[in-house]
Amino acid sequence: MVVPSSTTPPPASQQQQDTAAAPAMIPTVDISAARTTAARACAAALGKGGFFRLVGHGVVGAAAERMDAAAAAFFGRTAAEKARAGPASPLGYGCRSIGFNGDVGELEYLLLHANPAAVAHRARSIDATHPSRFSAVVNEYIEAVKQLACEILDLLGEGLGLKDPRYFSKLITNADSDSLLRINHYPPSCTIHKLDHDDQCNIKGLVSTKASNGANLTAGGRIGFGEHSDPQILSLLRANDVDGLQVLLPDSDGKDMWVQVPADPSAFFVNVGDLLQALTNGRLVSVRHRVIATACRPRLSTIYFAAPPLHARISALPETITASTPRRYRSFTWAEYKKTMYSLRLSHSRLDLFNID
Ligand code: GA4
Repeated sequence: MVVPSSTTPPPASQQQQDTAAAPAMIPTVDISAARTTAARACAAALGKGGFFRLVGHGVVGAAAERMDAAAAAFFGRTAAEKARAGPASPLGYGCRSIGFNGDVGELEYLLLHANPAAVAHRARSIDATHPSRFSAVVNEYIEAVKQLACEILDLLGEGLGLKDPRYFSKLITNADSDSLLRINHYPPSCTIHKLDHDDQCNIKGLVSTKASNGANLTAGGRIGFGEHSDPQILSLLRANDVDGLQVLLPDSDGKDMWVQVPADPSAFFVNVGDLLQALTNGRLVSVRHRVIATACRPRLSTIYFAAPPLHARISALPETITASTPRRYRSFTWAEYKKTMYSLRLSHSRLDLFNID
């Protein structure tokens, strides 16, 4: 197992990082391979950079297509119709605004609690005409992707040699799991952006003009979703064939590089969240990532954030604590962590606040 660097890098804005178009740095795990091979590959890939491309999953074909069609139909509605499902606080329909502390991105999104009853309740404001059809499609997708997340977590538990290899997956199959589903819609970046308050999320109505605000630009494009790590246990992302995702990975010299992730609609992209970093005492690292919009077509992505129940206590598993790697984080509940994360900006390295010094 490769043990990654123990420090979380400060935001890219404070560093001089290069952006590499180096797909070779992104590991691929074939989940249809022999169990021990897949288990070792999961643990190695997540231990190295906290991120991998998952192929051979074969579980969500039709469910994924129905999910994408429902998402595209929603985002294709008028701004006024979509606004009925918002504003995101934090759940619901959001447009540009992310969280509660002033973060913005060039996107609109739906953020849903991944619980069947919560989805059914929310569906009434998302699709007033056919709410039960919308919730059936979303719940079917959530169920499929949750099973996939459990499979990956079980393989990871085996690959890490845990006494209870199902420890991680039990946290998310718990009936009170606080997992989320996020559906992001990034407008094409070459037909942007008259972002006044009336038409800012009427994607069809976007007009060509020069970018209005330099602060939201990077050398390569506009910031769709700014640099951050995911707070939960594990995230599973699937997107259409439009590029945009970048992950911060160490190169062969250990220097952090922004790596462009080539789009692959047939794959899932899997990343470690802050809680998995804490549970493994920093052996797995919650990867920092962002979305930079450069394409002339809209990007649609769906992300499942596998989380434990709010009352779950997060402490490093005994197997991950050794004489040379003593306990790194104090124990906390997911509820406590959530409260902290919502009080901070998107790019904050929030897990550092739980370090034992
Ligand atoms: C990042 C990962 C998920 O998209 C998310 C985001 C959440 C939100 O959009 O409400 C947060 C962000 C995310 C972490 C810091 C806080 C909370 C926005 C924000 C500024 C849904 C999540 O769970 O954490």
